[in-house]
This record gives sequence, structure tokens and C-alpha cells, in this order.
Amino acid sequence: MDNSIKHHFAGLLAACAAWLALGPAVSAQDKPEQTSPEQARANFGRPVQLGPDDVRMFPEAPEGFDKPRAGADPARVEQFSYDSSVTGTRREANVYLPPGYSEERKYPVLYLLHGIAGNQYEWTGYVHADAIINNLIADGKATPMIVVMPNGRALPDDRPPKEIYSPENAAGFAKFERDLLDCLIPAIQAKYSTATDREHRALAGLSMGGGQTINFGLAHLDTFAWLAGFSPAPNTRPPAELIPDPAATRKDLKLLYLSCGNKDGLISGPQSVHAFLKQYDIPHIWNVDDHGHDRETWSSNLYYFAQKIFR
Ligand code: FER
Repeated sequence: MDNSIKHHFAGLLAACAAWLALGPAVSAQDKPEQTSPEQARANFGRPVQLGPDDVRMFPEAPEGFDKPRAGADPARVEQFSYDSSVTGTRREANVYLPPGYSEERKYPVLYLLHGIAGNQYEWTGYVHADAIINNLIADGKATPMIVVMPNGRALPDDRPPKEIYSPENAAGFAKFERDLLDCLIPAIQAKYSTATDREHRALAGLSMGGGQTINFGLAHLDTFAWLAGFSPAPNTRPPAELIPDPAATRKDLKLLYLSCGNKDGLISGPQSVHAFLKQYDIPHIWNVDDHGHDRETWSSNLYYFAQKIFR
């Protein structure tokens, strides 16, 4: 057997083992009662087994990429609220507007989803997404875009609960699918000057938000052409369910960007998504960097993803 075939088999075996190791947590969204808070916490401690495909695709982002720059237009982020028929409440989101935002132009929109303990402030407050995008646009490395950072926990009380790994909290993240599609997107498009076709709409998220992105995005490629799951959590549905027709997915996707740190105990989930995409020849990026389940991997992967979309 030549080496590339051996590698291929080793990769598939690793993916199968990872898939089995993932256990019941994979279907946490459908059957939230099966994942106890103890199991969810234990999932972070699963051993990391790296295969030949689990390598870094990009260098570290350059110094200062996530810091506001002296003398430059500061990032403009405003609060936005909308009525939700899913929660029966008025809900909040944060909206980044590019420098010189004007009603004369139609902007593409990136929807950016937070993790299990976060809210609509996680991407700005913790990861500094506003500075990252603002610097990229100032440097001409990203297309001027609107970035919407909602609260992805579609519950009447959407504050991070004391027990973040509860089945109720996970269920709130699953319910956000209809809130996003039926309530948030139409409200954003009514208020801001946006291009409204699929090729001008992207969805990305970290951890729980990465799982939401893969679940909702692949099911609604008529709405989103660009997707990124950064360190997607075990709420990610099995890829065979998400991609029943690989040819259709292959045709519609402009980009599926998957990333994870090689020190993240949740890596077996995205490894199995990558293995499936590779097996069915669905083009994607699989970037495994040297970080953990932390802001370093999320900021640098947003930096690379934002440069590739709406082009
Ligand atoms: C789990 C482990 C982690 C899980 C979710 C997470 C639903 C989410 C982590 C995060 O968003 O940071 O088993 O199950």
C-alpha cells in the first residue's frame, strides 16, 4: 500500500473512532435529556487524537490584528432589537457597521453566533470581532460588511443560566434556528441597507454557535452561501443527516470553513465533519491550529474567514 492510501485509511479509521467516541452528546440538540451537565463537562477532557489532515492552514494572524488602531476610524457597533415570535419577547443583538456606512450601498451581512456561556456581547467583548473586521476593511482585505451578533439562546429568559450545560439551555440554542430565519434576518433587512440574496449572507459561530452554524447553514443553503464553524460543539448534528444530498451541497456552498485547536477536547466532532466532507468531495477548509477552546483560535479564524467571504 502506498503512503497516501495508508494515510487515507488511517484518517478514516481515526474519524470512525472519533465518531464512536463522540457518543450520545452528538445528538444533544435533538435529545437534550441525554447529555448531562457532567457529561458535557467531561467532553472537554476527551483525549485529542490528531490525524494527517489535522494541520494548520494559515500562519498566526499579524501582531495587532485584533486591536483598535490609533488614528483610524473606530469600529461602530450599535444595539438592535427585534420582536421574536419564537420567544414571545423583544430580543437584542449587536450590529457592527463598516466605516462610512451609507444607505446608498447594499452591504453583505455576516451573522456571528456565540458559545454556550455567552450572549450578544461575546464576539465583541471577548474575541474583539469588531476590531478584527474593522482593521481588515480598513486594509482592503475584507469586503465592507455588516456583522450581526445576536443572542443565540432563543428562550424568554436568554441570559446565560447558572447551569450552562443544562438540556434547557441547549434546547434554546436549537430553537434559535427559526428565530434567526423568521424574525432576526427580516428585521435586520428592514432596518439596514443590505443585499438580500444568499451570496451576500454568511453564518459563522464559535463552539455552540459553530454547531448552530453547521446545523442551520447546511439545512438552509438557500439563505446562506458562506459558513464557518469555529470549534463546533457536540450540538453539531451528524454530517450524514446534515448532508443527505452531497451533490446539492457541493453545488450551493461558496465556502465551508471549519477550524479547531489541537488542544481542544471537542475536536473529534469537527474531525468527523471534515472526514465526511472529504469522503463526499465537498470542498471546504479544515484548519487545525495550536490553540485550545479559547479566544486565540476564534479571533484568528475569524480573521481568515472574513477575508474569504463575499468575494
Ligand atoms: C458539550 C460540550 C460543550 C456540549 C456543548 C458544549 C451540548 C459547548 C461549549 C461551548 O459553547 O463553548 O457536550 O453539548
